[in-house]
Amino acid sequence: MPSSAATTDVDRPDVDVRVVDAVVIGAGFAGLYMNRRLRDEMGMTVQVFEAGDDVGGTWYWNRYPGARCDSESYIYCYSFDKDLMQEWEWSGKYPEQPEILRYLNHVADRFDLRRNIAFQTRVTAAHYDERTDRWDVETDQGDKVSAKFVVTAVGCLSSGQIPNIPGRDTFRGDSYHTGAWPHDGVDFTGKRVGVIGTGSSGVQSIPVIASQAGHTYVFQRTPQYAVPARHGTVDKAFLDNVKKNYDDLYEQARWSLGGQPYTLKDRSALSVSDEERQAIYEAAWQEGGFKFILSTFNDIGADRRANDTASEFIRAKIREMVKDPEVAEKLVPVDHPFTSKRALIDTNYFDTYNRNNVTLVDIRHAPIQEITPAGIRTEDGEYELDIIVFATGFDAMTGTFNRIDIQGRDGEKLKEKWAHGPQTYLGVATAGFPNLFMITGPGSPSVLSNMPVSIEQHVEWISGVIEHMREHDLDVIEADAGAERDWVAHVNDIAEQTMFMLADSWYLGANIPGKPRVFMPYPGGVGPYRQKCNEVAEAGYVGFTLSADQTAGAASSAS
Ligand code: N01
Repeated sequence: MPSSAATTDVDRPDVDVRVVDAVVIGAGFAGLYMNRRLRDEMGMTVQVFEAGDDVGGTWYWNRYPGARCDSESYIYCYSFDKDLMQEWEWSGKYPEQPEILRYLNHVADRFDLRRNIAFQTRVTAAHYDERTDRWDVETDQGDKVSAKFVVTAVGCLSSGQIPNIPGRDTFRGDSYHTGAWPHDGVDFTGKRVGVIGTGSSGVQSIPVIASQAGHTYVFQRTPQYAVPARHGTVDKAFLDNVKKNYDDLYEQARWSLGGQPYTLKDRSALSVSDEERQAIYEAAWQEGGFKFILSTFNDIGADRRANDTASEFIRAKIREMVKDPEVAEKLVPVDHPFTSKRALIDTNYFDTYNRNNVTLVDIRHAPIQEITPAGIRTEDGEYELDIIVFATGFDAMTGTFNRIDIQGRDGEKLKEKWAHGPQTYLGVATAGFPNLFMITGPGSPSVLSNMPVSIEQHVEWISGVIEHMREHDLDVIEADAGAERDWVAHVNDIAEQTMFMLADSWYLGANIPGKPRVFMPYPGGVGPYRQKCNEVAEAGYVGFTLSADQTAGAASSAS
């Protein structure tokens, strides 16, 4: 029964506890839409907590120079409101961080989503109380809330990782992590800048930093494959056409592999002649972006020999683009296949190494020994710096969960349950933690897909479960341990058939010392995943146990 009236917890008479139907953690793409669904369309009382001082999530924090999304603008947005889709005008082929943040602010304003969001408030604990079948949620601002449901909308890449390099705190200059960038920007003019990391954040920021700084030193541990973005303004006629066909495009994206409305070519890279293959790669290279992976051949990500053709094509391109052959060789990836790490989409990345104010420092062969007051010392010597940029990534997918004290039945801690790798059913729930839903949790396509498409699917599926529970007077839903075991095994089985297992990537937790090596997202594609989720729902939420409230009086005091 919806209620937002303040009440007092029976066991803690001194503490005011607010009672709501649902707590949503996070106000990025996922949290905003979940709020809209539960609050406005289902009439529930909802409290959203957000650590930032405004909406945006990933796009609130990641303000580093060059930050933009690799999915094209027209498909990196919500589809739940047709007027919103028609009225928003994207200015570029890919959406840049300031524009995405403006979009999310626009959405928050348009649907009046801020009024039940507590900003600058971090959820510190969520404990399931079996006596009441409710969650007790606490924040770093002293909030205490009792909620029937908790939905995590915490993002997959929201806990920044700065490596524990000896001497890190002794550096006299300024240092920044790309995922916690100052809102006023950083002035690189004339500065000696060291960038550690060449993943998506490094590859995007390095060309922009190099164009401003006095000298840029890139500390590279693993060379990367990257495909050109071909970023630019977006053609008005193209966008008009998109808007006319939005329903079809979104439907295509929903049933696709990666949440993009691209047609997957049903052909192997090994089924065509060398000339034809080169021509297909070249055309996709010229067009730019993810089409290089998603609409050239169907086996680049699964067959090593097919993959070799794509990997080799990109290696040749790097050698062509980088003028100094010695530098080029250091930039050519040879220790892992293309797509085994997150594929990168770049703008002028390799060209940047032709500038005379850029130095590539190969720390695979001469590792960083320490950070000194003056800069970074590698086995080859010391590099004096004014600024260090850590483009060193995130404790992905589980890091943010681990920072919240989440306890389910019998006080079981989620962190302990997941100590050997995350275990979920469908990436949306975990056994022993009733009425807790995760938007784009581990075990769902999430980071392997165009996020808004996957987020909408989860938000709508979760809303559907809750609606089902209301219609059937059910109060508690919990994933079955057996269904969860089968799902985790299924995720691993598919991952084993892909290139993903052949690199040390954050998908596998390999970037965090001590993190178990377990493949975390669901690699089977958003279409098959959607199909599975629909089937589970149509079969009455098979793999979940649903029950009416067993706690009678205790629960009614809080609902
Ligand atoms: O982080 P990363 P990211 N010493 O983990 C290096 C999404 N994203 O922030 O490869 C030296 O990918 C590390 O080296 P290595 C996207 O999903 C999307 O760039 O481990 N180096 C690597 O080079 C992406 O995948 C967008 O050997 C160290 C880098 O730091 C995810 O976020 C934009 C090191 C980390 O790369 C994360 O991307 C940005 C150490 N101790 C991000 N530790 C778009 O859509 C780490 N490294 C465009």
